[in-house]
Amino acid sequence: MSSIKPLVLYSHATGPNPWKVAIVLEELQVPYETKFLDFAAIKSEPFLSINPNGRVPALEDSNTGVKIFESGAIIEYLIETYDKEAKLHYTASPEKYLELSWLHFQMSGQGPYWGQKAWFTYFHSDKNITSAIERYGNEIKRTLGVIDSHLKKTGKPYLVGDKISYADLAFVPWQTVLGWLIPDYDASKDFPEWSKWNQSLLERPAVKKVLADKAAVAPKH
Ligand SMILES: N[C@@H](CCC(=O)N[C@@H](CS)C(=O)NCC(=O)O)C(=O)O
Repeated sequence: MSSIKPLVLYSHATGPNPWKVAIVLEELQVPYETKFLDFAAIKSEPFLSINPNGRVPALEDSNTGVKIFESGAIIEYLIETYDKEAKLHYTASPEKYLELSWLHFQMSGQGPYWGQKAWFTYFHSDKNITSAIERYGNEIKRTLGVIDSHLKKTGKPYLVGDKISYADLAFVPWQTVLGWLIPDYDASKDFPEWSKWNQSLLERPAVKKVLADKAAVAPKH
């Protein structure tokens, strides 16, 4: 991997999504540098020409000329380009498609709903919104339940097959802010299989390294 020129990961000090990409880069030992942008930079050129949606993460790879946005798409790109030894993915059906299912579930079922819980709990100007806070709190618990039931049913330590994949890792950064999203909630009581799985992911050296990097620049979310 040493002949690879460092990739550029565009990030922001707060928010979980860029750290998903950092975890995959660390796991695959792909060299990268992180550029932290403030909100003004994220919403203006030249960044908007990389991500027209004005959000992070985005990734620039001078080895291939690829500039790409949306964390799920970036992860798929990294796996296809840099996981030639299939460390973090399966190459054959059905597992390779099930990994995509879980990644899309993370992108559509975890990220946006957990993000809305943060929004209505901490940032929305109208504070008289208990029904919204309740709805998104329940959605967090529902998604935890989906994963917990799946792991219980399969009896396996990871979401797909017998080995860790990018699909497991994609869930980590949002899960690390669960205590901020629902204060004083012990999810391990309701969802023990989810909790065991989450703990095993947190113990991975690449994950520890990224969470330490995040703690060095970010507040608790
Ligand atoms: N679906 C996008 C979500 C990106 C996203 O919302 N990123 C946050 C940081 S975690 C952001 O850029 N927020 C700035 C804003 O909302 O304007 C992805 O996963 O890449």
